[in-house]
Amino acid sequence: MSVTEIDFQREMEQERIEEIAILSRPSIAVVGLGGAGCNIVSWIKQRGIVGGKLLALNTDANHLATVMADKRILIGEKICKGLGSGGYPETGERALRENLDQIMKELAGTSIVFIVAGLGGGTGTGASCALAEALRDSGKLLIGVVTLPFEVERVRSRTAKKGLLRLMKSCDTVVAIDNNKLVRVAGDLAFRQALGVANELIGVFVKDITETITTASLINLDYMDLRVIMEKRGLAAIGVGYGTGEDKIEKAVKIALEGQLLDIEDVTKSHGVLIHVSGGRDMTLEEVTKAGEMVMRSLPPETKIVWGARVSDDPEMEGKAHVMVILTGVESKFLSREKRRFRFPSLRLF
Ligand SMILES: Nc1nc2c(ncn2[C@@H]2O[C@H](COP(=O)(O)OP(=O)(O)OP(=O)(O)O)[C@@H](O)[C@H]2O)c(=O)[nH]1
Ligand SMILES: [Mg+2]
Repeated sequence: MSVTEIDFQREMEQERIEEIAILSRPSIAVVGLGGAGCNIVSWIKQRGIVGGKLLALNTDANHLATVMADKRILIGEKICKGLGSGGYPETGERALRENLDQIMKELAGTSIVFIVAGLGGGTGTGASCALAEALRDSGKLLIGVVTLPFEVERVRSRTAKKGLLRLMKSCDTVVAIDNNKLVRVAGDLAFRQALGVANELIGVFVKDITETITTASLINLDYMDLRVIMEKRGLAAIGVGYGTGEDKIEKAVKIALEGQLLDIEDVTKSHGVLIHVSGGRDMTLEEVTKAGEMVMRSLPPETKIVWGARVSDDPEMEGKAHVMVILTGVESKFLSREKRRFRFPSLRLF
């Protein structure tokens, strides 16, 4: 073989590798369902997301008209007439089925789907369960990200619990955020402001995980890492922490591990932990590694731990660290209470 032939072969091989790299890149979709889900998708759209497709699905045409997304779909037009589900999850479910073919087409070729909703209403609760069930055997990694209602919304709590139990059966992992805990962490906030905090928290979570997978990062998180932690894991809790100054990452990790946004039975019993760090341009790999060692010391050795770290270009982030800790395979008091209630239906506790 001549030198030029060898060069040519090498070039072909490079091209082939690049082609495979493009084809194997996980494609990610974020689907917001109902009012809360669509508001969260809108939040992400306004900030921008690299490598994720944003879908907004609602039965409420007026609300959907205000939402920003890559694709908006009014679901259940025949049964809801664009007026919402009236708070009935069964209607939300039927609405989704009405447009299922179109939604499946939008999601064709994706390997990770985030299903985002506020549980407790009709559309978000019913449609997210129906979507997860339709996608269950598709081989896609399904991650539910949901909020649980405020105590003041008492009636909705029962709907949310039923929805959460059902969603967990079809999703690989459901990350649940209890609005009540969130308010306690965020301090005294008015109702609307608290919703805004929840939208931002979930928005940041979805955006950070997506971008750490799809773009080059300080510590890359890949599709298989996410699968190991999330595949068939049931319930997950999330904690967030900010740190500044010296040992900022360690401080932030500690806060995130201690302040979970869901009442879980025992942090050390979680199956896996995903830790995501974002910091300013001054953040070093050494700092992140040091914090990693701290986490490993505080959890049992059999817990699987996966890391992702991203450097933000935002000058505001300089000298700061933002950490998210996701604990998968946890048990929550919210559900154990519910299970007990389900065993005694004759007591009519709700
Ligand atoms: N994070 C967040 N939560 C919200 C928001 N709006 C409502 N929620 C919460 O989500 C639950 C469900 O509300 P919606 O999403 O408005 O309900 P829906 O899914 O549209 O259901 P219907 O309107 O009954 O069809 C509420 O009980 C609140 O706890 C929001 O903008 N952000
Ligand atoms: Mg609604």
